[in-house]
Amino acid sequence: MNILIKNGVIVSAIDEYRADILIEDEKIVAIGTGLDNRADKIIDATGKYILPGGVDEHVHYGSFGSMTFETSDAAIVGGTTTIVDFAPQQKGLSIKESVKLHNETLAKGVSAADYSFHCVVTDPSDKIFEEIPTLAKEGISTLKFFMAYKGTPLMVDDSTIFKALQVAKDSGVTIMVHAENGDIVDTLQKQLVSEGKTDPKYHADARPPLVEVEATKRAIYLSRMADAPIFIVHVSCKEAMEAIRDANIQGTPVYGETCTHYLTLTEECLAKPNFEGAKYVCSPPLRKQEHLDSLWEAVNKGWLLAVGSDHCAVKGGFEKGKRKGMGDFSTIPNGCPGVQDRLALMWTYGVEKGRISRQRFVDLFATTPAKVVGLFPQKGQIAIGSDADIVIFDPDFKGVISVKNSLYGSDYNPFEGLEQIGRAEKVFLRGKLAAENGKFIGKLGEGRYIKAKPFGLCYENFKDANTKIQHKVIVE
Ligand code: DUC
Ligand code: ZN
Ligand code: ZN
Repeated sequence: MNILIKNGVIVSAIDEYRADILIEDEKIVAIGTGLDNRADKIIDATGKYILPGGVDEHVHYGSFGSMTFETSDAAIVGGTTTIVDFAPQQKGLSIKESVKLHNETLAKGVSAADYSFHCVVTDPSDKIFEEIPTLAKEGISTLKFFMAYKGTPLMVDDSTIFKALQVAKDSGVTIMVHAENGDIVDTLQKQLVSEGKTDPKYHADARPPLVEVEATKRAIYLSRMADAPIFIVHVSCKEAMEAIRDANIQGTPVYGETCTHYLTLTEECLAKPNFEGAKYVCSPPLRKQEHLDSLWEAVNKGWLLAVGSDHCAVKGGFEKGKRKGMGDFSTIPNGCPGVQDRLALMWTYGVEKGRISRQRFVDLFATTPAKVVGLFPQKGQIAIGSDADIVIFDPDFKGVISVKNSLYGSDYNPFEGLEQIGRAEKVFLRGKLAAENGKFIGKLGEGRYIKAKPFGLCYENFKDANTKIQHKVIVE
């Protein structure tokens, strides 16, 4: 069936214009006017913006103690049609085997949204470094390494990241890092707890900005030493952002994303009474207002490339999940849900507040994340030939974010009570209407595994080890 979305204003990462969109099966086949006679069904989008379906390149389903893909309908309802999940490497298994296992046991036949995977390397043997150059042809084009979480299999040493950078660059695999100094976090956590400082608010004291800044700068040096691109996930503070910006301007192919909670919530949330601060425990932690302001400037000016959700809805929510960490903040399960609210938060607190334009919004929400992870142009834009992942966005909707409307499978929403302007009124996943007015009307399992292509955006200006060229960063 051919569907025509008529009379809306299409917003892209660079412009906006009034035109109609013709969808045939799963693809966009025409954009223009005079297309009515090719349509079986016409949807009037007068007064609405037409946005590409969101690409959230930072979600956790079924790892970190999180809920699994059964709750991925939250993404669709919130206007995100593609999610990129962090599949953990299993001990003794290769990267490919781990991703396959994660897909077949958790995502396949369950995900409501289209999906792809990064692999989190946790068992880095020689075999893994031999495997990295072979990943791209299997559709695995991004790997994540943790510089934190000492005492768990997650944390790797510098040599591991350095070797991964060295072997990844020839095949275009993008290395991502969680940049926090795990040794210092561990030391600070132990010191604080031994002083009786066990409440959630001490989570921020154990992971101060400098812990992130040091690791970010170290990651930048590793990238320079290996002469390979690197992507820093969930940048939460001003100085880490500036380190990325400045290194990039000087020619190091370093890039980063931030996340919705770092743009909208402050560390004061961690001090909420009755242990409620635990609801906001994620790493890096929430920061002070000055950091939020600098991150908005960074996303506006292109110093950070994308805004992910770092969606990680801890199983059991607050009462049965987060409360397990009562008596010792360092044992509170990390992570907050957010995939459903990413669009609303970026629009309300970015576009509506004049911090970013509609074009920047589209770029940060869909287009650039798709490029970073190797899913563009199939995903992340409204263009002929791209998947018909489309949001009809009502800019006049007014509401309040609440757990009551959240599909997180959690008993709380960290953004509870925040004003919301605008809503994904209709969400199409590959041409099929999957959500309407905040309700999921698709089916779990309709999401498809999309293999990622190598040489994503971080490689765009990276030619070879000896060619250092200026990267595209807008500086005032
Ligand atoms: N931090 C992470 O590094 N991963 C998942 C959740 C979180 O808060
Ligand atoms: Zn992380
Ligand atoms: Zn994460």
